[in-house]
Amino acid sequence: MSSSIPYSTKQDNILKIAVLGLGSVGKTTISKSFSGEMSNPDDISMTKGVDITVKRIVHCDRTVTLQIWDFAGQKQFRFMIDVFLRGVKGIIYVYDVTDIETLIYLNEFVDLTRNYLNNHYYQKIPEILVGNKLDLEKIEVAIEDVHEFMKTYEIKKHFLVSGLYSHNVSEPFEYMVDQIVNKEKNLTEELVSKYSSI
Ligand SMILES: Nc1nc2c(ncn2[C@@H]2O[C@H](COP(=O)(O)OP(=O)(O)OP(=O)(O)O)[C@@H](O)[C@H]2O)c(=O)[nH]1
Ligand SMILES: [Mg+2]
Repeated sequence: MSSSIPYSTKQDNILKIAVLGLGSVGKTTISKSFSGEMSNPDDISMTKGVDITVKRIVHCDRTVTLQIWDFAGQKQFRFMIDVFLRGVKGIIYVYDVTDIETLIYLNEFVDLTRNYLNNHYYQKIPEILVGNKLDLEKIEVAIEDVHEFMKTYEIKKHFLVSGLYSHNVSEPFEYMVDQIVNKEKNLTEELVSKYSSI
């Protein structure tokens, strides 16, 4: 019975996170690797629309349910992005470290996302950048290219991972949860202080 669950373990927070990037950069592999749903990487096929993965984590003594919306990278699904972004709390942009074009053209997703957020009066939400396929030898994206992209789009945080080998995959999600929870906490404190002074 829910009333017998101690407060600290109550599921009181569902966070929707979007994972965006061009086709085949490894969004589904990273998401499923993090959630523990990837028993065989060969079972992962091209996403048609959206793949939703759920993962519960404990953050500061509270259970947080992450809803990871992993959106198809292929162009033919781009028209669905507005529906897909509704209610999103954080964005993870993914590129492939062996393919510079996946970073160059990632701007399409950043622009679409920011248009949506602006048009729907969202407050600024956390956005991070993830370079995937770190296990491969033919790395084509230089760190200078990454820094340039981050500067242009004012993205503050970057992670390098290998979804296939589950290397570093938890870090971007945990960082994202931390950012969202802190942002919401600050907003609450701001509102409390504003209204208590009236
Ligand atoms: N070597 C290596 N291959 C990876 C890695 N992550 C994904 N792949 C491979 O890249 C291919 C595409 O991976 P997906 O996870 O389907 O890519 P996606 O970004 O979800 O692609 P769409 O659904 O088409 O948007 C698959 O063959 C994966 O096995 C990685 O970290 N290292
Ligand atoms: Mg996919």
